[in-house]
Amino acid sequence: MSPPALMMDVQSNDSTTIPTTKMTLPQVNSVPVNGTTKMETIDDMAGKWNDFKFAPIRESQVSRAMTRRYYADLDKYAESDIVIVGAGSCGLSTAYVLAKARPDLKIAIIEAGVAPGGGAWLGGQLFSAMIMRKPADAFLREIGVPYEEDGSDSNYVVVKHAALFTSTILSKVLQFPNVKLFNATTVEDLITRPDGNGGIRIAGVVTNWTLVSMHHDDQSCMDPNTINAPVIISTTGHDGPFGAFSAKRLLSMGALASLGGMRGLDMNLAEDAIVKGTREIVPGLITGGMELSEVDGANRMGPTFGAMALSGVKAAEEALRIWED
Ligand code: 48N
Repeated sequence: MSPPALMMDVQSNDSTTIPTTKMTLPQVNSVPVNGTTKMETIDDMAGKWNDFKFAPIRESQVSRAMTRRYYADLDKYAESDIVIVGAGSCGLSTAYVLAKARPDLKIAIIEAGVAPGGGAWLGGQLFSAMIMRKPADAFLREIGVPYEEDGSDSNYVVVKHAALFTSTILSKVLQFPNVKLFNATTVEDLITRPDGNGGIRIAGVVTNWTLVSMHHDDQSCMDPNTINAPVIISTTGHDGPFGAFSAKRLLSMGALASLGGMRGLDMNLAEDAIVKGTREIVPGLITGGMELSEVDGANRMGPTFGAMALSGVKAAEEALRIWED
């Protein structure tokens, strides 16, 4: 439900008057209104810039439009059906498949970076083209990303710029009404429950704004927030400042006996192992993408992304299996 339209007498609102909370705003037209005619298309504006004028605004309208929605989302997703940790190529592929298959499920994506996408904005060594080995081209056709083939019998396809894949999957995911991306937000811990057999089940995530998470050593008392959810999918990438978060946390809380540690680069071994190995590693938590290499001791694959997309497909399937059990 969108917030109530606010009505304000723009003329009376100079900087000296303190607006009352009961202030009303005129129904601002849906398109910028200039001195004489509405400008409903950018063609309408061509050549008329002297007469151009944005619809009037009060700064508090902008603030309220942002903050109301953010806090409404925090309230709505405090109880989520599925939480995906990490909006890299695997996490975004997971979110796409899940949101499309189950529009009834509330899906929260928690991404530590301001910019989602993880390592998928470039193909490798800062080169722009992204390689996906067949049959991952099926995922590109599913989301409508054009690609080239180096010869009709090639065993891979090339997306001309990795950002074309990542921006497309990000755009698709963000357009689903049942998905909320909380970027610049870090999962700092996992919510646990006894599983009744002396072990634990994961039941949600513990979050903080990333800039807060980065300053726990020099600021005190910055407790986190929480999101409850019966299914968590962790795709936080291979080891690094933020990488493999859930795998390392499960090890430190004794829920995993050990980590295999990512092995050397072998494209053939790595991509099959990551896709086929994507699974629920402890009750309630599925791991996919390169985080899984740290759990299983799988090889890394280097600059090829088909396993990320298809690990996401498998992670979504695993999540729906748990959800529907
Ligand atoms: O892109 P990544 O790092 O991870 P994946 O698994 O989606 O894709 C991996 C892929 O980019 C490769 O590494 C390629 C194929 N190279 C392989 C190789 O051999 O080198 O995305 C993980 C995302 C990032 O955006 C992080 O910011 C985010 O997860 N993240 C977190 N978000 C929230 N809370 C956290 N604790 C957290 N940790 C990481």
